[in-house]
Amino acid sequence: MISNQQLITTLQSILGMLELDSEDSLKQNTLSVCDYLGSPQFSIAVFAPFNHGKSTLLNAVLGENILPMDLIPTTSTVVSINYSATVKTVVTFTDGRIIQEEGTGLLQSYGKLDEIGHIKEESVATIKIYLPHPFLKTGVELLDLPGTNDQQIRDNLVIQQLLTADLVIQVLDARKLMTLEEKNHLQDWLWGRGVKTVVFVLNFLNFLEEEEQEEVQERLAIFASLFRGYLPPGVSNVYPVNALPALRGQLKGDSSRVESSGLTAFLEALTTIVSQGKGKQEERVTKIISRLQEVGFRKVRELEVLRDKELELKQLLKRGFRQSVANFRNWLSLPHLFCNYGEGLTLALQQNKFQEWYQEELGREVLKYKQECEEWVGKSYSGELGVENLGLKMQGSNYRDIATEYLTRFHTTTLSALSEYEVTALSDSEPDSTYQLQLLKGLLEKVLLQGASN
Ligand SMILES: Nc1nc2c(ncn2[C@@H]2O[C@H](COP(=O)(O)OP(=O)(O)OP(=O)(O)O)[C@@H](O)[C@H]2O)c(=O)[nH]1
Ligand SMILES: [Mg+2]
Repeated sequence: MISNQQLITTLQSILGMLELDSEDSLKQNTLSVCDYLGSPQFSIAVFAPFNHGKSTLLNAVLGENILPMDLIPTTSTVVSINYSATVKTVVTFTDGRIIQEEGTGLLQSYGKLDEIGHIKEESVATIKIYLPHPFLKTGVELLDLPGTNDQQIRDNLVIQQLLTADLVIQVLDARKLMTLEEKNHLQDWLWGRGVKTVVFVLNFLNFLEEEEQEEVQERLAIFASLFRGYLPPGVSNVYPVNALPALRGQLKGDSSRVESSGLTAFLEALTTIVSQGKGKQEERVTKIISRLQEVGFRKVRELEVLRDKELELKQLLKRGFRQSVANFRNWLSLPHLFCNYGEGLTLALQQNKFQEWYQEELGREVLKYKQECEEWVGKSYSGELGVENLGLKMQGSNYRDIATEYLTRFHTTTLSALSEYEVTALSDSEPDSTYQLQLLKGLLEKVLLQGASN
């Protein structure tokens, strides 16, 4: 079985070869799964429509008023909370710029929506807060997500974060339990992507009559049983927590209030789940692998068609090239050279006009044949062809003999250069698509084995 790191590299290489658009959901989901595989931390993501008390719940967990909470859509982007001995906030922008500051002041400027629910700073990519909290010190990362029913772009951000999380906490409003939208999100965003371990937190339960409270919990328990995933037996995945009373109890250090809010039981469950360690939600990995294979093998078939076309074209070009070389050779035959150029060359030598003759007659014709060969294979003819005088003594009385000797040497030299050129021109590499094809097939087979072993 290959290591997580090898799997990440393979998945990233496949993505590279598929050349998907950066907005493509398969690409984004794969990158999120790679983040999940590569992260050493146990990430807990809190997920719900806006105003359900996600930020309030996380503040209660942390025992501090850190995350912005309000009655209007508040959390603008994903805020991750990690461990560090000192409190600081790091904001990363989409252009790679980073600002960091001690404390959590930056969160108010960059992590909040404005009064009418718009993002104040469009270019914020991530906000990370570091706190010296003991729960975080155990290797836990908390993710406060923006509300889901606000803007498409933020929904997409939330989906990606859910895929990177080891545990998803869905906050529900007891007064309007499981809206159609919430059910759809659970179905499409989580179940459909292989994320099947969800802990449900029932907020605002204290707004209901006691009888209603029981009924709501029973109804939720049936639904929640589908999302137990890797939870150990004995650990429930439904927790009634009144987030605001829990936070107030925490801030005042009032443990009985914290307990009656439901937070104590919820925190105990979280600690148990975290202590089990990472790596139990492999289904999202197998799901993404099978999606990649589907798209990958489609690409393989496209590449095969392309390669066949390229090979066919190459054959055609080779045939044309061979014909041109054959024509060149015929032209170079001694009888042909003597017959066509013997007289002219003798005359030119007599008149001491070899250079002019060469350029107008022999040289011009050689150039024509040479170019014809080059055009077929796209490779320049490096063989020595411009052999104007071949070291001949041009003086002397028997010009006919000199011409015969010149044409004979020209014949031999040019023929041997042509043969060399023919070998190099034809010994070319496979088409590019063959290489791509082999690489992609190899990568897909590698993850296929991984998928099978999961
Ligand atoms: N009464 C009462 N109010 C609560 C409770 N939990 C949260 N609230 C209030 O509900 C409002 C919304 O809470 P937030 O924590 O900001 O909700 P959120 O889900 O993070 O909202 P977005 O960030 O906008 O998605 C705030 O005014 C909270 O004070 C609760 O248990 N009881
Ligand atoms: Mg919030």
